[in-house]
Amino acid sequence: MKNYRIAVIEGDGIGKEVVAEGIRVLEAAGRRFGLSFSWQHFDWSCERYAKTGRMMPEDGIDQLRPFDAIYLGAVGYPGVPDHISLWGLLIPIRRQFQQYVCLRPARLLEGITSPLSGRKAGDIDFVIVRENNEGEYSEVGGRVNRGTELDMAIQQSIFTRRGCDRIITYAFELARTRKKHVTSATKSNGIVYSMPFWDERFAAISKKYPDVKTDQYHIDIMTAHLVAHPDWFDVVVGSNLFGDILSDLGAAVVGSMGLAPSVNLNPEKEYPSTFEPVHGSAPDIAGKGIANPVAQIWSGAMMLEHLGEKPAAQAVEQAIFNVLAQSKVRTRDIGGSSSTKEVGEEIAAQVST
Ligand code: GGG
Repeated sequence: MKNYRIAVIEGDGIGKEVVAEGIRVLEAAGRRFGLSFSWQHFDWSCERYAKTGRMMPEDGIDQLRPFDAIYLGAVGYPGVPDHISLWGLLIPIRRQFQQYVCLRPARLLEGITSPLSGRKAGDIDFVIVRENNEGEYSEVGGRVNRGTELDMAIQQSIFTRRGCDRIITYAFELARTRKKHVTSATKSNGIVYSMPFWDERFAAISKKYPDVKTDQYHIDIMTAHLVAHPDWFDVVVGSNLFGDILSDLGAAVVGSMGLAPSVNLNPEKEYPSTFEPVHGSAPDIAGKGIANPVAQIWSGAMMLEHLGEKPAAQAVEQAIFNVLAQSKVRTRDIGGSSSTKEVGEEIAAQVST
């Protein structure tokens, strides 16, 4: 029996509730497909920060290094500034492990109503490919004259040729496995150095893929097109910030933040990749047992696929699709009244059959 060592970071808020259901479903897939998992839980979170002053220990990255994958819930909670919680845990993991691709599929499923009128299952099916290691998320900058009339903040964006080329190349390779269409998110009219550079690299890489259709939109009109014409999109590649914003929009147009999975991928598999839902810790509903666990469970399916367990991954995905299509067991964000646990149990039962 194949055994996988998985580092589990439930994190904050609803992270704890949805990760439990993800593990339940992955255990069910393991029983059916002859896999076992050694789950090692890490209490790295805002709660830990409040007690120790650190989101994770100083050697946290080294502790994670030997694992086959990282299964993460959500990060952030009121009381700890968001930049502390993100830069104290998730961003160091993404960077130290060269998880430079953040893949975020947005797919309208059977049994789910999109807030966009007239859209049915299959009408919306695109993937956001977000650059995950540089761009607007940078530590370069500073703050001067703090607390005075002359208070000032400077934040530099970092766009390297290596960083742009590898994410854009990944998007083109992915498009070749899909509808062969890549759209670039830019803003080269207003951002005069980094975005024209991004466009230049997009044009250069696209020359190597003459079979793939390309287009590009400034981020402002792109948000409008994703709402008015989501069917125009297949693979969307964007910088760290643009990709982050577009992926929440993607989740919204396919019905709920609770339906959007994601992976922070180290494609070369030199380091573990991190599998997490797009959504955050949702403090407003945390502890109530009503969070939608589908995004977390689906991220688990993506983890199985990454580990090379394709039949198990497909079984988990299919179980999610069946449960949502049957419309009986679902959480309230998508029109039901079931609990987080009831949805997890139903998907696990479908995986087992
Ligand atoms: N499920 C991961 C999570 O909690 N994300 C919260 C968040 O704000 N992430 C910011 C980012 O992905 O850049």
